Amino acid sequence: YKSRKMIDIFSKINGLANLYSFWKLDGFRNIHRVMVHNFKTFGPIYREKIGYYDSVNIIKPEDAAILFKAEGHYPKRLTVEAWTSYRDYRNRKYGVLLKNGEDWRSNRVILNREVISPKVLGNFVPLLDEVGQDFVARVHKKIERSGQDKWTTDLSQELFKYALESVGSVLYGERLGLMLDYINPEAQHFIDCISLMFKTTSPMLYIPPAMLRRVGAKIWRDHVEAWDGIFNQADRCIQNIYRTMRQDTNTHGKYPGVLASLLMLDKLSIEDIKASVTELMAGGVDTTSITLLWTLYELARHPDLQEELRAEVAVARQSTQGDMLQMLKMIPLVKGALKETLRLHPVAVSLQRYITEEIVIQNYHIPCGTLVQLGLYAMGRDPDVFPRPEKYLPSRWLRTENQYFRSLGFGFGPRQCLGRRIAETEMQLFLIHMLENFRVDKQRQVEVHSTFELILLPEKPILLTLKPL
Ligand code: HEM
Ligand code: 2DC
Repeated sequence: YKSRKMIDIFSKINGLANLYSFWKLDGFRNIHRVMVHNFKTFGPIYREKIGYYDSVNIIKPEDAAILFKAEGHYPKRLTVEAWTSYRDYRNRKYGVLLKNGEDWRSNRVILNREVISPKVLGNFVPLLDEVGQDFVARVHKKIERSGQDKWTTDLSQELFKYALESVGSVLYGERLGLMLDYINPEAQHFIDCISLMFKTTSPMLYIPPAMLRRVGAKIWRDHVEAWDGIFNQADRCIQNIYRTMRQDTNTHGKYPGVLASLLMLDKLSIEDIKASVTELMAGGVDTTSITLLWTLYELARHPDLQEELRAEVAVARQSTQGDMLQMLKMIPLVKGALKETLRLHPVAVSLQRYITEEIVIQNYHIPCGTLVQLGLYAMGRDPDVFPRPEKYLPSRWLRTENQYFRSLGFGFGPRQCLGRRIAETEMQLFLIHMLENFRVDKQRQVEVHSTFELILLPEKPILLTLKPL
């Protein structure tokens, strides 16, 4: 017993010591590069304890396959305690993102049908296509106003609006109006709250939010303020739909959006629906917009590739005569570009699961219940997994035979990203419209790295120049 206790103490000290060196290395904003470094030092598997969480880290696709086979019926990832603490604090229900076990599964099954099943794509495409067209029209207007036949800017704010308008139109079947010149200040506030929410989450991966809350730390207060802003805005949108639904009984057969569909289906409680719709709305902004920004950045750095993509889109447009659903099936290189972006610039630095059975990876026994992390960022840059990993080559995704557990940007299996179809469609349509209208250019060839603010973001603004074709 005594020695058990000593081990506990040592392991606490060890965790704290690691936390300290992690902090000194600026590991908080660099966990992706720290992981690359660790795999280089320790090889393809290592155990680590930082602060209060202990995990086994892996990097190889073959090992990812073993991990996901052991995820069980109720796959569970690392709990972001800051997010659950907020909901506990405000007495709000967890949505699908934070639920676990049977409660997660029963909600997820219903949500899958309305959000990620192939049958809803036909409903989403016209809505998302309209937002894409409006974005392009907005850029044309900006170019005209500049009087220089081009527009040079940090597009991130515009992309946040595009992403929120897109996810909003799908969730609510209505436009939020963010592609207009004067936008609702509440919508802008919502966007700002999401960034603040992510930014204030990352330190709380290592310092327990309960403790920060007890001492009234600024980071906790900012985090609460951010989620309050997110929930207030989502509540307003949800109330709005709820009200109009009671007034008119959709007789025109128009697709009413995810929220109304869920309410009419009547299989989840209103509180469960609200919780998950809020998560979808919040999850749908920074993720796709940053991925699109990185994609435009890569296309600006590779003008020849940009022309190749443009040619693919032109052929697809020609042969489908504007049938977008068909067109989306004819742009493999555009899809490859998005995969390539997520390989080099993944939104999620890692995927994690608590394994539900013992597994053997790289000759190590890993006991049931262990938190195992797949270093997604590190895997994307591992030369054994992706030859010449530093090269942006969308064509490497054209051969399906080398994709085995390599395209994991949205996670894997029944717990994968619920917003995946929305995200993919929204991003593909965006690129189609942009490629058909503008050439993307960049001032100087400066390398932009990632910084970790819970999701990976560009460390500095990316300035792009858009010129009409
Ligand atoms: C979960 C990535 C866009 C909503 C996840 C996960 C990843 C991810 C890696 C964890 C999956 C796992 O553990 O296996 C991305 C990327 C995106 C994106 C790369 C865009 C480029 C979106 C969008 C939405 C969304 C647009 C909402 C419309 C969610 C939700 C979950 C999730 C609700 C939790 C699902 C669950 O726990 O059952 N996403 N995401 N994501 N994402 Fe996304
Ligand atoms: C962050 O060590 C690093 O899609 C941690 O749309 C482990 C970890 C756990 C969960 C991951 C998170 C990381 C990154 C952001 C993810 C999240 C699960 C879902 C979330 C990947 C890798 C995200 C961005 C969702 C967010 C929806 C939310 C705003 C309502």
